[in-house]
Amino acid sequence: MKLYRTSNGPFVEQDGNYYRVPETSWDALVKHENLQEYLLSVIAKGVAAGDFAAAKILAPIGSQEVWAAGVTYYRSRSARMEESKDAGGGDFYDRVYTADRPELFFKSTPHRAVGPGDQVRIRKDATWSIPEPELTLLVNPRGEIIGYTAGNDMGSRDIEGENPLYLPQAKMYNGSCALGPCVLISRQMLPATTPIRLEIERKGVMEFSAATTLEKFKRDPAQLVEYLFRDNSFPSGTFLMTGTGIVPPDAFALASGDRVRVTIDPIGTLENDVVQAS
Ligand code: DO4
Ligand code: MG
Repeated sequence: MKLYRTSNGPFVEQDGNYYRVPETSWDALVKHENLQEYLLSVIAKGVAAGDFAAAKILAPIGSQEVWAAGVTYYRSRSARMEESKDAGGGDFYDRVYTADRPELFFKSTPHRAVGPGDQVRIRKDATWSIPEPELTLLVNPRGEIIGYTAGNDMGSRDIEGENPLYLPQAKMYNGSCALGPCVLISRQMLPATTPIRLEIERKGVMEFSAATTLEKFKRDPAQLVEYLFRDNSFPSGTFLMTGTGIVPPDAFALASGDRVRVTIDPIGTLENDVVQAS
C-alpha cells in the first residue's frame, strides 16, 4: 500500500488502483494512531479515483523534520576517509562506522526538501557535489516506523572533505534533500535483498549507474530511531534517511542539467534534475 501526497490531496494506492484519502492533513496522517488500518478502511470503502493521474505528485512531507544517519555502509566510510585524509578527519569515520552510537545529523526542514520532478541543487560555492540514494524511514511522533520512501541526500564532498565540522554546510542547504515518490506503508522492514539503485544521466547519456542492497546496511533501523528519539521529541513525526551505500568514483562531480534517479523497487523511482545557481 502506497501513500501519495499530491496537488489534489492524498491518495492511497493498492493493486494499481488509487483511492482519495478523506483525511487531507498530511500531518494528521503521520500522527494517526493506526495509519495502516485507517488506509485499509479507505480502500475497503472507497471507489477507485480516476483523478490521480492529473495530480502533481508532491514531496511526501508536511511539518516533519528530516534527519539523516551517516556512515552506515562500508562504501560511505571509505569514501569519507579518502576525501578528508588531507584534513586529518578520516579516523572519525572509521570509528563511527563501528561505534554503538550512530552518526545522526539534522538534514532538512520541509521547505528545503523537494519532491519528484523538482530540482535538487548544487551549492553555489561547491565544486564537488554528489547525490546519495537512501532508504528513508517515516517515523510517527511515538517513534514507530510507519513507512518507507526514497531519498536523495545531496552533499558537497569538497566542503565536507575540507573539514568534517563543515558537514551542516555541505549537507543542509536549499534543495539538498529530495523525497518520494510515495510512502510505502508498512511496519515491516524491507527485505535485506531490496536493491537501491542510483542512475545519473548527463545530456541523455547514462554517466553513472550503480546498485547496492540492504544486505550491506550496517545498522538496524529501529536502533537508529531509538538514538534519534533519545531526549528528542518530534510532535509531527520525522523522516530519517538511513545513509548511502553508493558513492560515485572520486573523479565524478554532478553538473547542472544532470538527471538523478533513485530507485528502491517496492517504493518506486525518485527522479530530479540538478541545478547549480550561479
Ligand atoms: O558523515 C557524513 C555524512 C554521511 C552520509 O551522509 C552518509 O553516509 O550517507
Ligand atoms: Mg547520506
